[in-house]
Amino acid sequence: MSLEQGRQWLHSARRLVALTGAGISAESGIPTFRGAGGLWRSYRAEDLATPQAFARDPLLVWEWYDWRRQLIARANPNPGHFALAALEQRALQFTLVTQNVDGLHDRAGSRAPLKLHGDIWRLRCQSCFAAWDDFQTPLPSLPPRCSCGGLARPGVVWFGEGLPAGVWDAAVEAVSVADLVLVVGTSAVVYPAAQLVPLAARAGARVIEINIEETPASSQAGLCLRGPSGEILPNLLSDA
Ligand code: BV8
Ligand code: ZN
Repeated sequence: MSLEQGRQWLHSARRLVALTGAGISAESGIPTFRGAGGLWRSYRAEDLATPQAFARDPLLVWEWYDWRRQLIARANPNPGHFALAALEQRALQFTLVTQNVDGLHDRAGSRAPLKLHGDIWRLRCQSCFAAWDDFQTPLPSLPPRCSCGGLARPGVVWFGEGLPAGVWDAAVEAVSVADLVLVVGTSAVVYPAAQLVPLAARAGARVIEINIEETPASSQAGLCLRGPSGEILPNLLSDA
């Protein structure tokens, strides 16, 4: 079982889904959530990415997001992101589902990624619920405010918050009819996103995991390609 097997499965797939996590952005220089190098100062993502943390200290949470936005703005999509955008062009039916909020799939040319956990470039007002894109880095003032004067929050899904209903339903629908699902760079510990893998396997999809290490999703994968996604994905797509 190898890259060649993966190429054959990819070649015969008609309905394709790629599920990505922070690992696909690691080679772009964006720290993952649970890997070494952690995330920021002495905080864990689970401590800051919550409505409670934001209610307690919106300025601290916004300093973390502004720091990440500045880091992402200096980063570029890597060959893994570009490979998935190329696959989208070639495959009969292709759905990209991402847990990432960095927007690197969009910048690589993916047309309509399903963003399960939202988008770090979108802001939403806590008072009037207006939502808008703001790509300024750094943000001119923290915490940012809406034109109505209300406090703005990052347009991401925090722990304890529901996923955007339409996005989640579309992701479930896609994996339910897929014949091949690529699971790329995710530790498969965050739910309900991680549930998409057993869902796909039970619905009869083949699953290929691309990761530098074993994860709880590995047992659901018919093929595990161990290594950096920035190398494996382009190789998987090359017909050579
Ligand atoms: C919800 C946005 C209910 C914000 C994020 C106890 C048990 C089980 C579940 C729970 C529990 N307690 C609470 C829960 C639920 C909780 C959860 O799953 N917690 C986990 C931590 C146990 N989930 C939630 O709260 C979700 N909401 O359940 O709500 C509900 C329902 C209805 C109505 C109301 C409420 C919301 C979860 C979303 C949280 N938001 N992000 C932000 O980004 O700031 S999650 C965050 O983790 C990111 O989105 C990230 O993408 C996601 C998952 O992490 P990964 O992407 O997998 O990244 P990670 O660092 O973990 O792993 C990187 C992987 O890449 C590794 O495997 C590594 O080996 C690999 N890698 C590294 N380099 C490379 C590589 N692979 C390939 N190539 C490389 N070069
Ligand atoms: Zn407002």
